[in-house]
Amino acid sequence: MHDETQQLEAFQARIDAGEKIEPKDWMPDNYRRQLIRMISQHAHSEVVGMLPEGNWITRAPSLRRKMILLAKVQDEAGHGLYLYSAAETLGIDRAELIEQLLTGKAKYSNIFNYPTLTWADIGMIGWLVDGAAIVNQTMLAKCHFGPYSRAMIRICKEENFHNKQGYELVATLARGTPQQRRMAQESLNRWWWPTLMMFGPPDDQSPNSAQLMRWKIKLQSNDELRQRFVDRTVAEAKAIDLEIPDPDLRFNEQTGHWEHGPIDWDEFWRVIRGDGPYNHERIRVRREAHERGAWVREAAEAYALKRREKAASAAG
Ligand code: BYC
Repeated sequence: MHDETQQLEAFQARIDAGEKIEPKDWMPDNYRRQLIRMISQHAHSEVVGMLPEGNWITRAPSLRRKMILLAKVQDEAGHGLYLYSAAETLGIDRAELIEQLLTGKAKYSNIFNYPTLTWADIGMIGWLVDGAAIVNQTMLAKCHFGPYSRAMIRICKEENFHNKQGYELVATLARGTPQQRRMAQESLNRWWWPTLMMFGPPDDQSPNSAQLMRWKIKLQSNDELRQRFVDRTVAEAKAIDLEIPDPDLRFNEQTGHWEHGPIDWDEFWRVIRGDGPYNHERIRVRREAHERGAWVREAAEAYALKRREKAASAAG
């Protein structure tokens, strides 16, 4: 017992001194569990996040837009792979994580449980969803667990490109015909509030934040990051003459921040507990894709087995 207290103190002291924790270092069980939870939820979000956008690849309005969207969706698959690998360094198997997603046990970002109804939604995901992701992930790139922070550095570079292409798409619509402009505004109206929810519940209702902040996995709170996102996005909306759908939005001269109106947290909890507009559809499509990919996994395993056998016979 005494030893464990000392180990915990030494562990915290390393974090306080600014050291990164690496997978082979000693760590408390709860630290390992929390990181597996958070990194795997993040990995699932990247993979499920391919679905609302992938849905539009065949309907992109030009070859240029189609190439950009294809590249973006492929990037998201890559992000999922880096993150599953980072989670695996903590001693959990990827197959187990994927099982948790497919059986509905694991969470993934609330935002991907909404449908992409118009082409403007593709721009809105890049501008708002990737914009929110960058704000959150720039912080995570500085977190004190080595594999997560290194995965984030690479992911953030790609998210920046995603964010710029989304804003450019929305700006093009906003400056287009009246119909295109209406499409952009209508899309912003639907995506604004769920995007604010991406940062998680308010600080006083966030059960995991305090411990994650002590461990420097989170360096800023949910509300702080949400505020940072609102400040930067209000300015971007103004630049292209779109209106943020919040009658209470106002600039506070004293704090220098944009204050937003109340967020519907009942909707948030409903969606993350599995009852959002598209939860069932997302999991159905993911399961189908997983089943269709079974032959690829079998072929890769057979190939790996053959290589091991060959190496063993060469050695023996
Ligand atoms: N959605 O104590 P809290 C992308 C859950 S993908 C669903 O504040 P924490 C992209 C939370 O899990 C980017 N659930 O939690 C991809 C917890 O439940 P459990 C995705 C949420 O961990 C493709 C409960 O609510 N980014 O950009 O301290 C195409 C209480 O919350 C959400 C990440 O995953 C949510 N939004 O903070 C385009 C970032 N928020 O697990 C784009 C990594 C909260 O206790 N994750 N919950 O049952 C994080 O930074 C943190 O986990 C969160 C939540 C800020 C999300």
